[in-house]
Amino acid sequence: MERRKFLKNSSTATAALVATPFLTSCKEDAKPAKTVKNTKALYPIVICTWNFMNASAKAWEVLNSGGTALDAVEQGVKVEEDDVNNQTVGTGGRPDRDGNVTLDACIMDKDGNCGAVLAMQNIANPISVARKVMEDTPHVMLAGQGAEQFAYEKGFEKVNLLTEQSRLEWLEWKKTSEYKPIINIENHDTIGMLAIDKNGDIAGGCTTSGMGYKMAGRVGDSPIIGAGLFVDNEVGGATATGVGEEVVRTVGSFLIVELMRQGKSPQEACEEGVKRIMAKNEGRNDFQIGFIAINKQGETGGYCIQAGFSYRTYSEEGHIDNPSESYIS
Ligand code: SD4
Repeated sequence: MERRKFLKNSSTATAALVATPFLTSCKEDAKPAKTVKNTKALYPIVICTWNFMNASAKAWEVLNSGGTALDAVEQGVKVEEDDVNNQTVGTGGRPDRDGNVTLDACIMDKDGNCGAVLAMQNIANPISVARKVMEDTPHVMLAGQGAEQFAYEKGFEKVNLLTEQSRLEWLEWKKTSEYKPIINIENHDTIGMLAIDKNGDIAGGCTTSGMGYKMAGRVGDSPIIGAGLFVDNEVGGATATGVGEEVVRTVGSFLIVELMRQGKSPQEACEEGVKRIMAKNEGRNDFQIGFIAINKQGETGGYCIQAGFSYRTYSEEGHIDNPSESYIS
């Protein structure tokens, strides 16, 4: 009798065990993501959001000649800050709705030191000012005029960040003044970069002009440590691109690093990060976020909400554009 009861219960339990993963995946995510593409442990390595070949090549050049991860990410993302054709970063970035280009950036090193500038105008390389905030002040963040003033004190020059192309597009936008970011078309070139140097040390940087035609003073996730970027040298790093408000709400990059600390691969952690955001935005499919992550072994991953995001890796194996799986296809 006892044995029959045991067998009955155990077969029910087995059925439940078999059924559970299916039910769970149906409930949580109608289209379960494929996981863990890059499994090879490897460094030095650099990884960045989107397909930024020149930026990742610059960072790789620094790493390959024995430079630190911190120097690599600073030099790497500067390439995009200086690219006037990238309308989401640095010079050439889209202005806010009043026509002012305001830049956000942050940087974080292997020791957990970090620096950031928020809504800073007239300075071409916010990532380098962020590094100065980290290294030369007792603070982590400087905003607005304070950041700009600090930059001048450190020898940065005043420049006009509004290119003719961005100015003309802004004038066109003003005809309707409708704030409605278009997925993967506008606002999609923020660069977040993570690097591991030959010593195995990790650093990260993130830089943007933010969402085009934002309200004056608006700051997104990109300069917020924990949201747009987080590095823990014992575990790994993560960075984000997309609609910053949603990344801030879940402290996305910190979450992903903590998930890796708990044993998830970079790929699994990025997927979980996106799922957390989608769980808070039930029924919404009108915005994009992409996360990338790297762990201490140099394994990488990336995941996004909408198809169209990719991330670039550069290591001894060469440079690879990795199309990301997406939550929504
Ligand atoms: C922001 N996350 O300011 C940035 C925008 C972005 O590619 O990533 N654009 O919200």
